[in-house]
Amino acid sequence: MGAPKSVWMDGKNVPFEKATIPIFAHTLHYGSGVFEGIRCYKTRKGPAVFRLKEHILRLQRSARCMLMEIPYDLDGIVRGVWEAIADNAWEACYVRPLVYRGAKKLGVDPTGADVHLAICTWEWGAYLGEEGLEKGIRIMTSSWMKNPANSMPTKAKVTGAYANSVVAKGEAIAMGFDEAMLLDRRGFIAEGSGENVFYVSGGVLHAVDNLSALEGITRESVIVLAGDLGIPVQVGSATKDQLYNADEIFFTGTAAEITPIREYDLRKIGEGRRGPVTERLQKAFTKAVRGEDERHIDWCEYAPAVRTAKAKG
Ligand code: PPE
Repeated sequence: MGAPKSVWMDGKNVPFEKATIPIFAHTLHYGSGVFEGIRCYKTRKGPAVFRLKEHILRLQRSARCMLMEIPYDLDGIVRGVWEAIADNAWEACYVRPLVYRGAKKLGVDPTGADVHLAICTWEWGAYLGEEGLEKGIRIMTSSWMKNPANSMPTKAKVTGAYANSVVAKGEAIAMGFDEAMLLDRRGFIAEGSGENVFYVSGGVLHAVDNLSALEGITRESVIVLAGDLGIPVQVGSATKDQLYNADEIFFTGTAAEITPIREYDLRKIGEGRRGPVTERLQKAFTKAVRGEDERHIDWCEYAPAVRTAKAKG
């Protein structure tokens, strides 16, 4: 992880070493915060943040679920993201806005707690390894069930809910795999510890749908890109054995981008390497995030100065 020079905290950039929170912070004790994960890509026209507004809108929905009032509006958060990127002079980075409750009070009751916004940025390479992006990864079904929708908000990125991901991922790594797959309470495929799931069968791309899974922004983008490529897409629930017998499986996520899965529960998937549909989608995704696909230029948000210059030109 490439650490930043500074972190944006409540309106200003603070040197990394000083960007700390009090030990009494409510969110540290109870997981009562919400966050986003966003990527900023290097493009010919400078850094571009991928689908920034959609991510901030999801952050606002997450906060609403957790009864939190973010102290900045959409424009204020967007500005904060650009201030954080500019202060660190990133060409490309990962962006993590975090809304957290501070130290004004402890005890689970969140009423009246102070709410803060921090925007962390850092250099984050391939989430599941460079080799994983090309050759595919090995995953296992977790012994842990995905948080059910009546126990945790599942469409919100709540810090505490990620204990579910942490325990599943830790187990998978300890057992020698690259990532965990979590099932829902009925045994259907939910999602990876930090990714949505797709599989290809008989030329059809299946976007796994599950009420306990996050509505991934990468997932939605991949469905659109498949449409561009003329790949038929079906959205629906899936079982483990449908995945075992699929021609291809891959994960999607902001951090993971499009990561092929070459082995699932010790079963070789397809040819045991990245499949052709996965590769086509990876290429299309790479073009889109770099602002090289005219059809999806609106997915790339450029720094405000560049936007102004463009409007005048
Ligand atoms: N499901 C989960 C549970 C999840 O955490 C993510 C993103 C997704 C699906 C994909 O959503 P989207 O990024 O909108 O396509 N996980 C973030 C955090 C990863 C981390 O280790 O931290 C991410 O990819 O940024």
